[in-house]
Amino acid sequence: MAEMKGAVANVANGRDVPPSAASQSSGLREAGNLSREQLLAVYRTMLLSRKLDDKEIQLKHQSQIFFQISGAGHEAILVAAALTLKPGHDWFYPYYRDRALCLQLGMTPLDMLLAAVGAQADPSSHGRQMPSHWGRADLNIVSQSSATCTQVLQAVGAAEAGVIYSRVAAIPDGEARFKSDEVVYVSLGEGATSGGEFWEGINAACLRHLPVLFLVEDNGYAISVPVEFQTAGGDISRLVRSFPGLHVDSIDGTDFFGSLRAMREATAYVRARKGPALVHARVIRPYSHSLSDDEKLYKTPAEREAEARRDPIARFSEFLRTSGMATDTDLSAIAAEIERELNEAANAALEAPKPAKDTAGLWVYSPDVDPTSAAFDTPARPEGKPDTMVGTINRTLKDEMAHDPRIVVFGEDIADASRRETLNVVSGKGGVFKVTHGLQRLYGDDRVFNTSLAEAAIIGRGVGMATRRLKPVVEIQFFDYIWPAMMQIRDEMSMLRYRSGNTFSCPMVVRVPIGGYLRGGGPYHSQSGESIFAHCPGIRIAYPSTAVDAAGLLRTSIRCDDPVMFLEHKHLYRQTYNKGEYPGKDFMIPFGKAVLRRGATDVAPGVTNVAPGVPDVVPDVVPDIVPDVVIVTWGALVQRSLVAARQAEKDGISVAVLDLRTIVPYDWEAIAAHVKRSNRVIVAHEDQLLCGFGAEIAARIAGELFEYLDAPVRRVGALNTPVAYCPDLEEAILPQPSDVLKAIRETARY
Ligand SMILES: Cc1ncc(C[n+]2csc(CCOP(=O)(O)OP(=O)(O)O)c2C)c(N)n1
Repeated sequence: MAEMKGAVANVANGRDVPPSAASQSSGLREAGNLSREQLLAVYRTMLLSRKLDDKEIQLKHQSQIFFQISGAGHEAILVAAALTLKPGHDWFYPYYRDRALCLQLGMTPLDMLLAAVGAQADPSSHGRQMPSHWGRADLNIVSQSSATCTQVLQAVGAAEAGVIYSRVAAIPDGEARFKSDEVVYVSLGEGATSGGEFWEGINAACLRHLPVLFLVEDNGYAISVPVEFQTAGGDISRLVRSFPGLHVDSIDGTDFFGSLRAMREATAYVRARKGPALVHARVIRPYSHSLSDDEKLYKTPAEREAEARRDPIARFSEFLRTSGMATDTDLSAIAAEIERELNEAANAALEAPKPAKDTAGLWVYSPDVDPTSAAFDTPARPEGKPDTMVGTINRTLKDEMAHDPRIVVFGEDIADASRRETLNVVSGKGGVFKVTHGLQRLYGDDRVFNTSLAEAAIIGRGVGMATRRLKPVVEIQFFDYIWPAMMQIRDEMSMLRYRSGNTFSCPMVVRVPIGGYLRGGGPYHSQSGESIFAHCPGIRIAYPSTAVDAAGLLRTSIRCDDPVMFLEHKHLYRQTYNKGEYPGKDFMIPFGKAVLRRGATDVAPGVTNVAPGVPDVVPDVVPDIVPDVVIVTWGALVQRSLVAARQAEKDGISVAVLDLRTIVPYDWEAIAAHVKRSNRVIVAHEDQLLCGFGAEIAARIAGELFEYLDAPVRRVGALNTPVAYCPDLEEAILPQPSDVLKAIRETARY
């Protein structure tokens, strides 16, 4: 903490700094470290950044581009930051104001203008994202979203990836994937520091002593909200000073030399592996929040004039002039050269082809690895006694971790014991459902570890690690508590590949215990909601109902190249009816292949009936009988549908039960084949009826198979209520075999 105290002594509250070159007197001392050429290059980048904003604003006014947000007022601290960091060596999670940083790192004005016009050649996103959402793979600038705080946790995950690569010797070419002194830079506005993910990120970085450099660019406003209405006490650096090991500095970010000093110290601290650092830089925002905002509506003229006096470019050029480093002629020549460069870049960008309309659907999923393909259809080699779903998932995790040393497993309580030494005495926790039991003991603390109780951090850190090609297989302890992570799932994990035009991706597996029927689970341990995630393009969803399917689908989830939500039904974890022999360490089930649990076996060529070689469930095969009704179902409703079907059989109604096994993608071919055969269909699921995934299937059947239907498509699902604690209420709320039976009878008799 000695560094911290020293840094505090250097605090210059930017808002009180007099706007003269004399205020850069510390700079005169520092300037000795930079040659005249270097100082002029600094000036050039700062001015280039500002003029590029101006050029974009001009183009926006001409309706040639569609969005503009500026980095004006932030240039000094950002060029200083970039000078202390190494593109392609360090990693960067920059804020949308970071134009000057990205220019200094090596992005070009053309790169930026290609993004502004939405060109196919835009290296950040190939026309998928608004401009100023920086990304360039060769510089290690990771594609950013528009959510103001999510990048923090991903940066922490990226830093953890470097640490894991340095420690897990078994990873092939691991040493080529990190640098021993690398720094992960992440920046955000002072407004964004109000987000919980900022605090989760700082906590994780300090807890794990990670090489993260946080830069808070405080321009005093988050759109129209002044900092004193945003942050308790109006000073974020004051609030973070008690984090152990965190180097904190607070500076005037419009003073280039003060900024350079602070960034050099902070970067050196992180590079030396002393811990994370945070620099709080007070800057100005002279161009309103964006072109959609007019700050004159909420800033007084006096305040705007005071800000203008602190303009970093004016201050730096005054320094260059008064120190004799440059004449007015030198500066004018630089400005003229920049204008030429920008005009050329703008012309090139305006002429650049836009992405073809028929490419709109590309890169939602991996274009290279298809988990529905035959490559993921491998035979089972059953071994041992019938095991529960918990047992087969645990064995699959163990085998996959041996198969791929890049796999890291983390979440709440998933380790055997956080205090490693206690493992000599105790058998270990291994998850609240014991699904991960023994993994830490087998594979060590670097690959299997408990996290803080912070779901967004579990996913966000996973995204950062997966971006650097680790394979996180994380656990969210209960589906009911996944919601803090929703922004990371919906805006980040699902979209990283799409928004970066396939430049970055984050293939990872999110294991989530889901569902009810626990007799006492109550509203917060019984939730379903797979349809919510099915509504997020970019995520795949597996939902096994048997022990063997769980093993096969989990292996496919891990080996495919997309983010997968792997939904494990808590009630199905330890049933006897869905037990099966562990199908071996290479068994995989392709996504999007339903399986018939009951019904005639000769439905249609090419349509999966019973999974070959999988002896887990002896299906209720009824040869040569065309079923009266087919039930399309998944998860816990598979068994309930089977029970109902057997009962219906006694009434003379034959019923097929089709288990979808994956929700995204789902096996439309099998559904269609069975509907065409039975002409009567029920969609049954545990989730609430309203907007449950059954609504999607029912609508599609009605839309595409109407002429094959002899009865309306009927749905069975939970009441539109939370799941109550009292078992009688739970029974009334969640769909029971009797509800399915009623639907069978009504559908058969229609
Ligand atoms: C999570 C989230 N909430 C709201 C927004 C809309 N929004 C965009 S920028 C912004 C203000 C951000 O302020 P600050 O972090 O201080 O950065 P500044 O724009 O001032 O540089 C808001 C509210 C968003 N992008 N993301």
